[in-house]
Amino acid sequence: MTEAGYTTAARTSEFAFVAQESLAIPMFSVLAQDGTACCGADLSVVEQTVALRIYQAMLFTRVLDERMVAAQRQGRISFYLTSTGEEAASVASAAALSDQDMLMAQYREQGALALRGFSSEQFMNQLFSNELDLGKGRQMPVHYGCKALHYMTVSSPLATQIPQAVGYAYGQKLAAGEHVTLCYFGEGAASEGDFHAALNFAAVLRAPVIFFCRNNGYAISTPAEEQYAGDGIAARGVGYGLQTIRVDGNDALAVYLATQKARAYAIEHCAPVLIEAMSYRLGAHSTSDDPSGYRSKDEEQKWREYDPLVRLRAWLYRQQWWSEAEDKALDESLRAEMLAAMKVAEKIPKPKLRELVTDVYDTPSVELRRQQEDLEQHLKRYPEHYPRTAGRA
Ligand SMILES: Cc1ncc(C[n+]2csc(CCOP(=O)(O)OP(=O)(O)O)c2C)c(N)n1
Repeated sequence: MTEAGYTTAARTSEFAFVAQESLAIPMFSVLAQDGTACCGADLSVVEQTVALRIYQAMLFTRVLDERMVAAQRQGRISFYLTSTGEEAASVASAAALSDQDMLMAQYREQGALALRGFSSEQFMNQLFSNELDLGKGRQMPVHYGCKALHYMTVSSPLATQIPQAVGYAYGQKLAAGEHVTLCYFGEGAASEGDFHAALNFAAVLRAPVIFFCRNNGYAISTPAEEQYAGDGIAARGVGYGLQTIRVDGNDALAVYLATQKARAYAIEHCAPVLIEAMSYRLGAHSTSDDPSGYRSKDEEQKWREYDPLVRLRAWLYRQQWWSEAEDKALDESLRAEMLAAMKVAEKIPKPKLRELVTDVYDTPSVELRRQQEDLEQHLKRYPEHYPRTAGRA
């Protein structure tokens, strides 16, 4: 803690470096894998409707991911990113917010969007870039955005959403509203300069933003131990002067409770909070990646035993809030729903070519118009290389 640049720390003539181990940040956890409460946790504070809402959105996300990886393998969509093994982190954190709070995502947080009510049809329209896609087919698949659900459109360059989230949250502070912004990113994105600038900016300006780091162990093929030497991402929160908590990211209830407290703190004190959720990316980085080139099957298998869906489901069964029969029925109906939505979405035409530039600027610039004409000429010259609907006026 400093005041006008001076530290208030006690003085000492005894020389000692501060050992990193002495500051190791513990991990908040409330559920064991068998669905029993752990670490002396009192789970009576979790409401049945909330727990079921979280579980159902997690299952929705798991089924969506499985279905869409298959669709990519069949050549029906070009690209996909699963959140398998990490569903608790995005879904349960979003469940602790008000639906009006802004979400700024990286690209692996489809669970948060599902929880807010983005439908199978909306997911499919975006993934098939058809004319009903809210982004008019201008984004890569999985780079969702939905103004009505307060979900900012995902950007491809890593970490750009982090300073943007601070700016947005600062705006919320100036508007004196009772809302926060929650910003998701991976531990890999936390290596970008944008992350550091954002944390400092948020702490000094006291912006009501929750930085939510999904530490899933890898940035594509780079394991966490090759990304940083300190105590994960949480230690950086402390360093920048933020309230910080490390949470078990495979424990949906711990994530939910931690985010609830973080939100209350951010609003009450008008200040940022950092949450580091420890998890594991069970799937490939994306459908363009093959993890067998950089990690062992044994390692993946070990983490399968901490599956967040299995853990929450076991607790719901024990509570008698959910049954095996209900689980099977929901799983089957979600599979049927996804398949039906996919079949419809892939037949809907692509957006018209001119929509690439309409509603971007009031009046398209000369360069933009020239590029559009070039594109039209190109499509006329090489029609055999493009889908039949490409280039329709
Ligand atoms: C500025 C920038 N650099 C590199 C990339 C390529 N890239 C895309 S995802 C990724 C790894 C990110 O890892 P992490 O933040 O841990 O998220 P995860 O994929 O593990 O969820 C990289 C390097 C990019 N998109 N943008």
